[in-house]
Amino acid sequence: MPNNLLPAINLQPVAAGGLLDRRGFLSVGTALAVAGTTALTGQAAPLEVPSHSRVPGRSFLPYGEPSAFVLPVLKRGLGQPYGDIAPGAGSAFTPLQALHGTITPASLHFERSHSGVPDIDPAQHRLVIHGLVKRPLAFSHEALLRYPMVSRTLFIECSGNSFFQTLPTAQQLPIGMLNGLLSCSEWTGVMLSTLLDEAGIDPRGRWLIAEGADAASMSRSIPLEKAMDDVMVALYQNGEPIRPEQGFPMRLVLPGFEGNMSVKWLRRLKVTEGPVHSKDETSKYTDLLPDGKALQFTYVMGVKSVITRPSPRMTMGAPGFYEISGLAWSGAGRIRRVEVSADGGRSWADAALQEPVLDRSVVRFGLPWRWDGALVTLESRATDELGRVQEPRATWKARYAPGNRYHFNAIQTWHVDAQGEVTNAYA
Ligand SMILES: Nc1nc2c(c(=O)[nH]1)N[C@H]1C(S)=C(S)[C@@H](COP(=O)(O)O)O[C@H]1N2
Ligand SMILES: [Mo]
Repeated sequence: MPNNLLPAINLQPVAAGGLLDRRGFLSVGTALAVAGTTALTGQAAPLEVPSHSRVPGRSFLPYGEPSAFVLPVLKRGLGQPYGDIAPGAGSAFTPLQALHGTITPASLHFERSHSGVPDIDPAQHRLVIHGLVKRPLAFSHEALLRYPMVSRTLFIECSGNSFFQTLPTAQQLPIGMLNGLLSCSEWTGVMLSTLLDEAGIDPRGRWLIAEGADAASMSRSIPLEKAMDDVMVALYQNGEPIRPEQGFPMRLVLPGFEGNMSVKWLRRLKVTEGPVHSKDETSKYTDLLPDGKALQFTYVMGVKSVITRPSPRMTMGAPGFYEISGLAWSGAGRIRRVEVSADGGRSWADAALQEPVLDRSVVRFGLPWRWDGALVTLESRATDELGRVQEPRATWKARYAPGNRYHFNAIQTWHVDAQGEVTNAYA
């Protein structure tokens, strides 16, 4: 292939460890030919006609399902810390290692539930708004469906996400277990401000107490400014009615805020003068500091990124061309930049961000890479539109008490050894 077809592609490494220019991203095929790296394709022999092309395929399904060839890997990992005593208290992790793009299929959205998934008949369910309001209101599911709706692609991340990465030794777990209390969906519903305007907020009202209809009655205090700004009472998830695990028939979605505040199975919103200090904002979801005090109300999720391919428990193929791919997100707005290092943070190259780069959504980044078969140390580092940058793990750890498990967003480090084994490593 003549070189003049590739004016924009820089095949010279732009950083140590074989990182290539991100503008080569879309021209990988030609880059492979020119770079003389291991070809990903074989010789094009005439195709045989397989048996499945000779007879009609199976008939229609009312409800689709994944190919049986991939079904075994499309599984959420389960964390049930109380075992049989409380099997519905814990988490199910999104298998990020099996997914690509940015949207999480509803069937694989992570789940964090404090007391199981209630089975709610939408015809019986009511959402009540009361407290410091002019007109207390009760909405049926049917009534809510008649309100104007908006759709937004937003991530939800549990503030306990990546808690394994806070432990003293690096756990060898798939990326979904390490970081899969994070999912991204298109959420559709009614703006909470519409419903609050209808109820009419008393001037003394400054906070909302949101309560779920599960056995945990999970409750959180929400500042009124947030509630009136961008909070949604979500009814649909990726186009379908939200799943029972995600809060059917309705849940709050608080863009960019810690997942715990997006109360599922929403049944009550009480307008109050102050926060209620529920168990989920006192005994849990607080950040323990070195001096023994705890930070309360850490709402906005940090800027964060992880390399999903390659990632721990994966094994590389032969040396040659690869795409480093990963996810970045921030609770404060858009991702502005993601850098990748293949030498443990000494040199960095800018990754390509896949459009559209949405506000408080997940972004897919990518970078072409020629792996030479030697040991490399891969890291990614995101910057958001506020200029917040991911810190090294040691810097993050030093800000908190050793036991703090919440809000981990430091740089994560993978080793690729000479056998191609990818492992989780602390820098
Ligand atoms: N009613 C209720 N709402 C809840 C929870 C819960 O247990 N009960 N879990 C919270 C937590 S800790 C998180 S991180 C998110 C998770 O949302 P998901 O399960 O849809 O991923 O829901 C929040 N809302
Ligand atoms: Mo959470």
